[in-house]
Amino acid sequence: MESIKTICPFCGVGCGLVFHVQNDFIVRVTPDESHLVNRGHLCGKGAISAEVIYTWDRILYPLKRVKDTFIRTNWDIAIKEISKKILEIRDKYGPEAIAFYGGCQNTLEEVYSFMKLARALGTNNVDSCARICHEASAEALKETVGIGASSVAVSEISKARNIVIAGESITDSHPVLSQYLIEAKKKGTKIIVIDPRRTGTAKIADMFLQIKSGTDIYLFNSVANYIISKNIYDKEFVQNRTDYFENFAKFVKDYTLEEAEKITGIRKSDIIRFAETIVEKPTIFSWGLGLTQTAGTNGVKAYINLALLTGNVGIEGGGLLVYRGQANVQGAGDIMKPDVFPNGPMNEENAKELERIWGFRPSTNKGLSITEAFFESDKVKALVLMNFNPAFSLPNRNKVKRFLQSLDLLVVIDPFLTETAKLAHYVLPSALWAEKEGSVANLDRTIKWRFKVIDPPIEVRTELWIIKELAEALGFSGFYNDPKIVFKEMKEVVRLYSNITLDEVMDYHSNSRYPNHETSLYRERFLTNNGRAKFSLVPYKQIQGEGLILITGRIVTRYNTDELIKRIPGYSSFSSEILVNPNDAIRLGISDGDLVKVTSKCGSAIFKARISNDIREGSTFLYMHDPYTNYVVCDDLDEISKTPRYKITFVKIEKVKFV
Ligand SMILES: Nc1nc2c(c(=O)[nH]1)N[C@H]1C(S)=C(S)[C@@H](COP(=O)(O)OP(=O)(O)OC[C@H]3O[C@@H](n4cnc5c(=O)[nH]c(N)nc54)[C@H](O)[C@@H]3O)O[C@H]1N2
Ligand SMILES: Nc1nc2c(c(=O)[nH]1)N[C@H]1C(S)=C(S)[C@@H](COP(=O)(O)OP(=O)(O)OC[C@H]3O[C@@H](n4cnc5c(=O)[nH]c(N)nc54)[C@H](O)[C@@H]3O)O[C@H]1N2
Ligand code: SF4
Ligand SMILES: [Mo]
Repeated sequence: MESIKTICPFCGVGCGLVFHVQNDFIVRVTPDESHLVNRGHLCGKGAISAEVIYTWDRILYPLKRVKDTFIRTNWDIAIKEISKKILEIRDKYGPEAIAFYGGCQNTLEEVYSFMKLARALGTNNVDSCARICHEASAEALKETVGIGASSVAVSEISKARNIVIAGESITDSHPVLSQYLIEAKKKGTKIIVIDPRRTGTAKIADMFLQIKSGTDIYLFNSVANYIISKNIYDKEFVQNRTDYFENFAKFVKDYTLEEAEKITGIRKSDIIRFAETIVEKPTIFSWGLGLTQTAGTNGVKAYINLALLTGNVGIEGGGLLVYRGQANVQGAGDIMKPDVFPNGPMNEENAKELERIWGFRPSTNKGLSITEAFFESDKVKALVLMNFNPAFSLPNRNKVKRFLQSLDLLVVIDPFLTETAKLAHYVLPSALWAEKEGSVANLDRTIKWRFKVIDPPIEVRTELWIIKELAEALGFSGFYNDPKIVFKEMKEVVRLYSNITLDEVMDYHSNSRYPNHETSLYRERFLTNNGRAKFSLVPYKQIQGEGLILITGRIVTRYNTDELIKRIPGYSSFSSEILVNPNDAIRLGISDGDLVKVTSKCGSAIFKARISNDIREGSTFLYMHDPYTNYVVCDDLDEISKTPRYKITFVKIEKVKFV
């Protein structure tokens, strides 16, 4: 039996797996003991990852739509017809009518080549699903400290005196990181959770601040005000390493503890206890979608202010940790954006440098992000999606479906006939992660190589092959099948990755963190233009609406749009219950187990009610994996990052009456 190492295809923890293979068949999966992040641990999804490969309804050949059905086609015909249609659309509407989106489950090399092909066509409409989870974090981090990634590695958790976890359910979303929390807790690290929902992590926390949905900015600004007024902030750090402190101190003066108690629903004494704890060093400030999909970029900036004020960035065991979601969302977000080139700002100088390497000069017109294209513009007529299932994952599904159906060309590259693929003109079956190789970047900036374990089904192709064939049919050269060649070119283009070698990336023991191997970035300098970090002045704005606030989130056993897990024998589509606080339930006349109709301004659906104290009064909770959830969630976007507010939808809940 052969043992081959690979990286888990699901979440951004990026656990190392060992696949035990006999006669080209995966017999067993075990965790990699030597991998520096998971250290021999695995969650249930990693453990069943091989079964995904052997699910019964993989797409086994290219499909072409004819009226309301699909017919089998072959690669030659599909590639020829798609490229012809793309060129027709470009001639008719211009290159900006073409968009390439997706890629967070892909390798860096695939994302890089996909992005390069779009730019070769003359469009900057390129984006990844980083947009809909942590683009708000990336924007906030870039502006305040330098790069859009965690400053500390997960290995620093056990060195921290405190770890604050805001809007993140580690036990569900990044379960293997629980080992670091438990290890730290045993050493005396205090765990502080801020969430409207009593999550698994809240249950092991030393302090749980059960905040009212969407009020985090008020909390953070009032805590900053308290710390400054008590003179317990880190003056030396603030003076030597940050800008705009004076303005910030003046700005937060209006944020009082009394008002904070009313707005956030957290007792004043608890807010003071929180403030006095986080001034200790070292403290890690970590967060998830509870900030980005509510208060957005400003929410993250207000949180980063606290880390700067307390001097907790750039030290051992202290810093900023963002729990990125999909297996390579960190990498896709680094290199594929509509308003930034992979080598830096979208200007003539960088375009010229790209021309030297690529042989063509990319346009410098800002492109459309995913959410702009779907919700705010009617420009896009041809859409190529790679491992992205927006017909399920974007909010306001009715609107999303109408947009997808209105396109002149929709091409979906995916191993499965997803909700989105069902609407496509062409579906191109791609290899799953274990059937190809390439690198992925995880949530603590570790880049690791996924080794190929088995061959894909006969007519299934790797994304690099598909992109190269499409590129050549469109008349471009410089696209490669071999991920090692692409890795080399990518390193030359993407400055963030230039210090990392392929040898380190392939060795699971070795530290291959970009940009410079550091487990805690910014020890001496921030990576901003002047080397100093920036305080941000972000006002709290109450989000207006009537009814309960619907939050949506994850459960440990399911993964995003559930395309992979629902196909494994023994599993089926996920159906969730809506959590309702007992006080809200009494007011609404709802009992446990009742069927309820949940209505927002975008749509409605029926769920079973579960009455639970785990959810704060005034909020209600649904799992995102439920196929009906995003019919109710609306397409309100964060103004800066254009990330949807998936966790703030005002809803009316009524008991369904049977007549
Ligand atoms: N099992 C599993 N793991 C996954 C995924 C999966 O689908 N399944 N998906 C992956 C992906 S793509 C991502 S992005 C990550 C996401 O991982 P998480 O960030 O953990 O995502 P969620 O569960 O959506 O939301 C996190 C928390 O935000 C809280 N929250 C909601 N509103 C507020 C608020 O106003 N303030 C605060 N402070 N908190 C709030 C919710 O109650 C929830 O507990 O998980 C990744 N890992
Ligand atoms: N209501 C609500 N909606 C949400 C969210 C929320 O919190 N609430 N969260 C949003 C977030 S953070 C995200 S990232 C999006 C996710 O939204 P999507 O990115 O649309 O969802 P995925 O299910 O991750 O889709 C990945 C696709 O990649 C394909 N794929 C191909 N190869 C592989 C592989 O090797 N591994 C894996 N895993 N997939 C492969 C799968 O078949 C699938 O079709 O959903 C968003 N939608
Ligand atoms: S924690 Fe994430 S990366 Fe690790 S095994 Fe589970 S799903 Fe895979
Ligand atoms: Mo995500």
